[in-house]
Amino acid sequence: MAEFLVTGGAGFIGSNLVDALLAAGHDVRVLDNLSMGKRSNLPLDNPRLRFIEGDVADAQIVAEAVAGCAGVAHLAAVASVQASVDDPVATHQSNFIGTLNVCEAMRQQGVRRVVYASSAAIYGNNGEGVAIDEATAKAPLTPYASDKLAGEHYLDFYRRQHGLEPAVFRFFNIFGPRQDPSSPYSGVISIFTQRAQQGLPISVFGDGEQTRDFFYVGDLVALLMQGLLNQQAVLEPVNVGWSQAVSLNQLLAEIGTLYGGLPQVTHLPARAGDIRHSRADNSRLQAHYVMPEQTPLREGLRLLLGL
Ligand code: NAD
Ligand code: UD2
Repeated sequence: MAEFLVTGGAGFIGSNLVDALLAAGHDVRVLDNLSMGKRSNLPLDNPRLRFIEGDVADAQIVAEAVAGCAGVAHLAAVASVQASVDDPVATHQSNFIGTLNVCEAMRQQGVRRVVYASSAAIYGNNGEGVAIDEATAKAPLTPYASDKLAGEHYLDFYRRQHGLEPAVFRFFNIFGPRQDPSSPYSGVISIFTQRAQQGLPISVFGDGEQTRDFFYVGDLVALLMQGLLNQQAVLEPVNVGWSQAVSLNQLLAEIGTLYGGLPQVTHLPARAGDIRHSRADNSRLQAHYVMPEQTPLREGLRLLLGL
């Protein structure tokens, strides 16, 4: 068994990965500045877990956190696309400088394997019905997407120059337990389900016909574990989606079915830089990884809502 570092490990995806690593018998370090993450997401009483409160933009703390670990899952970032539009300078520190610090610390300390949370946002807008494969032109529309793509380029440089083994995953839209609904920037499923639960009005930005390829967090974690632990790293970036487009209106209908109705739904103007349609071609993922059995949207919503 080995010790792994999970940056952003107190957050939604990170804490689910931490649980899986601990359950598999590994030791885990978490580096998180708690900007979105929470201590309560972590089993802090587990002696095999070490929590380091700190910022990935701080090279010294990253170097200390990386020292002696067998591999890194680099998930720390400001996950909100809209937050990057509102504050590009601050989000760049987390989303790009943090990645560069991780690369540099790994180079200095001879740690090779890194799982990187990239994003479908790097592809920009593609037409309705298009399944986006990894060769699709990169067209980042926001600082968030530009930082994620730049991170991929740097990881590739460190691979060629210094032997890093980056397993790059381009997540489409991940949902499930511990996705924090408390900010207007949070993931749409976490916001809609919380508001439906509380009977509060729901705001849809645009006409609700925009589509996303939703992927349950437990299914994602099964892939991230392989990215960290597989003997051979898959050195090409892979999309993580089910190749299924669900519109926000369809999502609302699903939530309405589970609750036997919906609160008031209001339409507001679409967000600047918002992507209209996003659906993965996941052939490469299927070719290189053992696919988890899909948790369908309705089942994932049930798990999230405890129904
Ligand atoms: P999250 O906000 O729950 O997790 C991110 C974690 O990183 C949080 O715990 C936060 O406190 C921490 N963090 C942020 N800035 C930091 C910094 N400067 N230093 C240290 N810690 C910092 O979001 P998530 O959905 O779990 O996202 C995890 C990763 O996956 C992110 O890199 C995100 O960009 C990426 N991603 C998420 C999705 C999705 O649909 N959720 C899709 C594509 C990519
Ligand atoms: C998500 C991830 C992002 C990313 C991308 C990859 C989050 C917070 N963002 O961005 O990290 O890499 O997926 O595909 O996890 N919306 C509403 N009402 C609301 C909230 C959102 O209508 O209250 C709309 C929003 O305008 C967008 C859609 O829902 O059209 C999805 O928004 P999101 O913030 O959940 O996710 P996205 O795709 O911008």
